[in-house]
This record gives sequence, structure tokens and C-alpha cells, in this order.
Amino acid sequence: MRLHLLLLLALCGTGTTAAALSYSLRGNWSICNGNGSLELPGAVPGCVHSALFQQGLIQDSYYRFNDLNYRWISLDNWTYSKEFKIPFEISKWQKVNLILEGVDTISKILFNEVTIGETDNMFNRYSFDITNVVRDVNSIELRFQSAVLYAAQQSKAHTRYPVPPDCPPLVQKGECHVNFVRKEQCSFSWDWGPSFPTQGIWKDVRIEAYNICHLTDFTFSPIYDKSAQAWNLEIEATFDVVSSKPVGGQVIVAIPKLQTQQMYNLELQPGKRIVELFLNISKNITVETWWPHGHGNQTGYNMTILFELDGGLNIEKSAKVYFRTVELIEEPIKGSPGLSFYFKINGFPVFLKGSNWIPADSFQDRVTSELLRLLLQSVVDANMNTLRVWGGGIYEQDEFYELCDELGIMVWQDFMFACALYPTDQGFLDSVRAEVAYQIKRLKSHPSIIIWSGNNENEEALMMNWYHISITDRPIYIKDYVTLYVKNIRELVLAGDKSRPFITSSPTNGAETVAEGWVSQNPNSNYFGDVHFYDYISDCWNWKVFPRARFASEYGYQSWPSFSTLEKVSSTEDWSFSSKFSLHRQHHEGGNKQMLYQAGLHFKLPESTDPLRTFKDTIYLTQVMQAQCVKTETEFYRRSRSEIVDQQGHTMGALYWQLNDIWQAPSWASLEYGGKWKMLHYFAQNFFAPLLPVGFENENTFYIYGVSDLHSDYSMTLTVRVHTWSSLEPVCSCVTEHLVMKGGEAVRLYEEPVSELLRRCGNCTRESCVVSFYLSADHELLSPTNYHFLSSLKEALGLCKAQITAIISQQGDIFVFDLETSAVAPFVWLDVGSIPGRFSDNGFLMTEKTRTILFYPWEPTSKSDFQSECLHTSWN
Ligand code: BMA
Repeated sequence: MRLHLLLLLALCGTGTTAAALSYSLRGNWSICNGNGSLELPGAVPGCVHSALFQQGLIQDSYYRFNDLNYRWISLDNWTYSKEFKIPFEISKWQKVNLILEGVDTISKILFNEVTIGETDNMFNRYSFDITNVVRDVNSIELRFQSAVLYAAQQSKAHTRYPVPPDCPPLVQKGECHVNFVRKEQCSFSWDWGPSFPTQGIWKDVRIEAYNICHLTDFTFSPIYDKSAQAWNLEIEATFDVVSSKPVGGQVIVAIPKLQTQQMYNLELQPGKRIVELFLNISKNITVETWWPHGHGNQTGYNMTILFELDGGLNIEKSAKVYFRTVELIEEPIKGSPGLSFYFKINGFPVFLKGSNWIPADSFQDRVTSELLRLLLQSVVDANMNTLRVWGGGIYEQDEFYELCDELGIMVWQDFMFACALYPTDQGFLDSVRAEVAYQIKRLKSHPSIIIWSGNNENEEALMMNWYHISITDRPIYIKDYVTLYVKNIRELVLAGDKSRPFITSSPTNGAETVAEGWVSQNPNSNYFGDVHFYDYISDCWNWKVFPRARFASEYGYQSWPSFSTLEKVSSTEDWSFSSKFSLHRQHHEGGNKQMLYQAGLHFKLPESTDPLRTFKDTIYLTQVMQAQCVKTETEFYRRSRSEIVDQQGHTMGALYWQLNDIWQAPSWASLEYGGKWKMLHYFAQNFFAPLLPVGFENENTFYIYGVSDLHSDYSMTLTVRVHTWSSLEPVCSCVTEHLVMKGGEAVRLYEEPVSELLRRCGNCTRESCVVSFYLSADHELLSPTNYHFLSSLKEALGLCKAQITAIISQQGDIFVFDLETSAVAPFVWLDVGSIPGRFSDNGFLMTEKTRTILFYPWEPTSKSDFQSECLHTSWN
């Protein structure tokens, strides 16, 4: 048997003492249900659903209607237990703790049959002193209570006034009162996700034993001192000193690459002690800052800290330190009432481009490092620089933030409260306070996190009265709101992390919300803060329907995931748009109808005699519609960055809803469950390009704006082409004089009345022609080729079904698709089913006879794999 024994410290030199021993309790445990009728082995970290599946006792929980079939699992009260021998002499240690990094959620813990504590918050880390109960051979038991039953009890016990919402909308098929339990809020169902309120030990468990003193927490923040023009590092180390006498010694902090080394003397008094160290980095040394993706490098520096304490006790830590500043700028704007809302990174205004992150699976034990890397790599591959970790999910695992640091992804970090009002009785607040303090400590060293935000949409829920609270009762709820997010969460943030801004909610009006007493009359104002915007009725090709806001942190449209993704969790009878399955997986009221309605505004809806063809074409069309809608909206936000129009504008952020999927179902996501790119994600790669020409019409004049996220000005030309739908030869083409694209600006590059453009280009009409355009310099393409439709495609004249062929060849690990088309083709979609990987571009407008597209596989793939898959180049 392999012993999970880890010697935390190297023993070196004479008289050196081991600081601590750690024994992991990961691995195999026993699980049994409430009445003992089911007993099975289960992995830790893990959950009951995964254990049942691994034992073959249930099917894949995501298959067809299993979310309903397996509801019993979360309504039962399960127990996790384990017996183990500690492989070191326990009596030699002064203090022994049981550390649980994450318990999901409500449990009572027995150690050698003695109750040592309880848990009620899956976001907290728990440490229990077991010095007096631990033996050589031990038993541990976590007796869980169903979180669903617990939430119901808590809500019932809250008799003074209701705390809405009680239950999710019926279409979500979820559980009630999730706001009464500190657990992933979307695990009780969401408008894109199933209800799987898991139970289990979802993170690491271990026993730690130590003498003299022990380092329990370690965190740091780089702070730039403007007046001294130098960087400082504030380091905080928390010790549990178990020695009865003070422990003295010294600590040496070193960042070799910055030629920085400092030594401090210490004296630790018995008890819990916090040591604060300030490390000054000489202003004569060049510190390379951390930049978001697309703005510079993500340079980090290795730091070591060595505590040399009395009795030969050495404690060593190492970490990567990144230096960057972040400011949230809220200041008056000329020509517009209200305040700006944008971020400066290292003093440079940055337009935040990206999306919203939700949990990658209902079962966190299935979220592997590979999956995280793949999803986050797809973020930067699509030219994004920001993710908002949305408040209805989880504070992500360490690796998520490490990857964001490494890849240059800025994180807008919500605290985990969403779309609800919350109770504020003392027990609830105590639990939240412990959670928040712990998460700040765990996460604050990450440069990727640029802002903390109190919750998702709760200011709006309150002020727009989503829950029909009578106006006379509202003050009670406002008081609770302020208690939770301002008097508790905000205070903890201010005390624990001075290195980044905090806002109470999203959407919010920022400084205006503060001025109005922490709740604004209209938290979704275009003049302040951020907005969330959804409209499924108006025509999304009309940019005038979108809010000219300071910052759009949520907006989007639904689509269906591809057939190859759905196929894995469905059976033949499910494969139609109106099947019971298609209705079941749609958790947003009217969602399927809305998609067809929006698609129908510009496209003919599929109607093949083959029902499976119709289903696949409908899926495809929902993806076309979603991609085109989010493109129009995002381009509108990007081109609004430098302008004030009708007193509104200076938009400095576009984060669409939502990046990823939790299961295989229709949703707003651009990445399917498992990571496959929807058409929207390919579009995002283009509409988030650092240099982008954006075309649009206003009052029958066609405009092209040039958007630049670059730091300096570049000279280039704009090429504008017009094609008829019926010919691969452009009917006209013009190239502008040299233009200067100003860094960090959106400027008008081109303007022409549509009638003029049509007249100039032969016999064009709105229906027969399409415009495309790109930026280049010295024959080098500097932007994606963008396009503008002059009419709906259902009215397009001369557009015929193109014959497209593909010849596939292999070059190293990459596959080359040489395409040839018989006619102009919009939304050309290459689909290789479930072969993991992505294309260099997809869903594109093909106006040239040939085009080469690359396929980057994510796993070893051979050419023959493609032949067995359907290669699908279609447009209906
Ligand atoms: C907002 C989000 C999510 C939701 C999305 C789509 O409300 O914060 O709660 O999934 O819109 O409806």
C-alpha cells in the first residue's frame, strides 16, 4: 500500500526539526445512504452521484431525463466514512488538526465516534482540532444532511418574513430555497442547468500534525507606491504557535530575479499569530509588469520565504509573484451625464473583452486540469482578455486562477450570491464571513483577479422588484442587503485586500449606487456602472436596440449545442426540435420558440422531408442566429468606446453571457459541454480581434469604424468589396488612402450612402449584394475580413446552395482543409462531430473560390478519424 505521507519540510543540517507532518485522506472511502440500504465505495474528492456512477449503480446523470430520475440521491442523507492508521507516531505531536478544504455541504463530523464539528458552507475551509481524539488507528465519519431538506428547514424557520424567491420557475425543474444554503446556487437548477444538489467531500482532506508552531496561511499582495515610484510586497503569514513560550527567529524573503533579499527578526507569542512583512523593491530595478492577454507579457517572479525559528525549525514557502496595478475609473465624461466605468491596468485603459464563466460540470470531480486548460486556452484563442466568474456558481479551484494568471485572463470575481434575496440571521452571516475571509486569503495573490463583486443581479432584483415585495416591506430587504454586502462582505474585502476594487453587485451603478445608499433606483443605468441586457423580441441585426452603456457585463442569445454533443445523452426518438427531450433540456421559458423567432427574422427555417436533417439544420441555424446576434451587439459595444452619442457611450467592456456549458443543453454558451466551439466562439475570435473594422448602417448610410485595442498607432489601408450573391468575382472593390488607426480608439474610417454604394457597384440591390472589408498594410492582413448584409438572407437574391468540397491533408499535428466552393456561401460550417479540436475559422462567409482552414486537434488524431465523421459544409 502506498502511504500518503508527506514530509512537509526537508530536514537539513544538524538540529533541524520537522515542522509538520501531513497525512492525506484522499482516495477510497465508504458511502452509505440514510437507511443503510446502499453501501458503496466512493472517491474523495468526489460526490455521491459520481460514486454511484462509478459502481455502475446509476447511468450517466446527464443522459436524457436522468436529472429527474436521480432526484432521490440528493433528497437522501448520506454518510461518508473511513478507517485508517496514521503512519507516524501521533503522540510525538503537540497539535493535530483535521483539515477539510471543501465539504458539500451540511454535515456533522465524528472522529473516533466523537463529534468534532459541523459544516454548513461548501465554500469554506474547515479545520478541527483533533489532538485529544486522534489515535494510531482511527475512524472518521461525515454524516450529511440533504442540502435540499436543510434549505427547506431553514426557510421554514425564518418566520419573521419570507426571503424570496421560494422556488425556481417550473421550467427549470429545480429545488427550492437555495438562498438558505451556502452551496453552489445553480446546483438547485438554473435557466441553463440541471438540478444536481450533490453531497460529498469535494476537495482535499488531510490530517496535519505539528510541534512548536505551524504556518496555516500565507498570502501576499504587490502594491505600487506612486509617490516613491516603487513596488512593495505586503506579505501576511498566519501561525498557530503551540509552544508555551514565545518562538523567536528570523525570516528571509528573496526574489532573486529582482535582486531582492530582505531579512526580518521575529518573535511569535503563543496562540494564533499574524506576521506582516513589507518587502521593498528598489526603484532602480526594472520590474516587468503582468499584462492581460493582448496587451503584453504575463511576467512573474519566483519568490522564496524561509522562516528560521528557534529549535531548528525551518519553514519554507515559494510562490510566483506578479506585479500589476488595477484601477476602476469612475469620473465625469464630457458631454454625458453620469460617470465612466472602466479599468486601467498598469495605468493603461483596457477594454474588457470576454464572457461569463459558470461551473464546468455539476460534478466538480469531473473537472480535470485538462478540461480547465482547454476551456481557458479557448478563451485566449478567441482574443478575449476577461472572464467574469459569475456569482451563481463556485469560487473556482486554485488551478483555474493559476491558469488565468499564466494566460493573461482578467477575472471579475463575484461572491457567490445570485438572483435572490438572502437571509441575514447571525448563523448565516457567520458562515458567510468565514467563507469570504477565507476566499480573499486564498485568491488575493492572483494578478488575474481585477475586481471583487458582491453578487449577481441582487441589487436589480430588489430595486426592480422581481419578487413583488410591497413597497412598505422593501426597507426590511434593503436593510438585509446592506447588512450582507456592505457591512459584512465589503468590510471584509477592505480589511483583507487593498489591491483591487470592490463593487456591491452586477449590474450596479458603482459610485452612484454608493451615493444612493447602496441601492440605486435603476441599477441598470446606461450612465453609470455596468449593465446586463437581454432582449429576444427585437431584431438583433438592428444595433439600435442595444444599450449604449459604459460597460456590458452580460448579454446574449441562446443556441442549441451540436448534434454530436447531444447524441451522447439522447436516443433516436429525442432527435427533433419538438421532442419531449428538446423541451426537457430547455430551462428558459419559451427559449426554443425565441430562437426560432429570432432566426426566422432573417433566415428561412429548415423544413426537410428527413426529420433528422431538419433537426440538425435547426441546431445549425440556432447557432448561426446566436453568432450573428452576439456579433452585432459586441461590435456595437466595441465601436462605442470612443464616442458619446445622444449623451451616452464610452463603452469599455463587453462580456457576453455565457462562455461554457454545465451539461448538454440549449444555452447562451459559446463553448459546448466538453469544450467544442459553437459558431459563436469562432465569431468571437473575429469580433474580439485586436484590430477590427466594424460595418453598420445609420439612416441609410453605411459606415465602417476601425477599432483598435493596441497601445500605439498604426498606418494601414481599408479594403471594401462588394459581391453579388451569385458570383465569386467582386463587382467592385476599393482601397482607401493610408489611415492611421489610433491605439485604444474606435474611429470612423468610411462612410457612404447605401444608395451610392449600390449604384457604384453595377446593378446591385440590397438583396443581391453583400459587402466585405478588411484592414491591411503592405499586403499583410491586419484584421479579420468582416462583412455587412444589406438585407435579410431570406430575401437574398442569387444566393444558391453552394457545392463545397474539402480535401484534408496532415501537416505534423495539424490538419489542413483545402476548401473549394461553387458559389458565394455565408456561414460555412465545418463539423467533424466529436473529434476534439478546433478549426482556425468556421461559420465564415466564403466569397473566394478556395480557402484553406486548419484544424488543431486537442488529442492525438489521425486522418482516418475524419473520414468516419460527417464533414458538413452547409447553408440552407
Ligand atoms: C442573467 C445571468 C444568469 C442567467 C442569464 C440568462 O440573469 O446572471 O442568471 O443565466 O441572465 O438568463
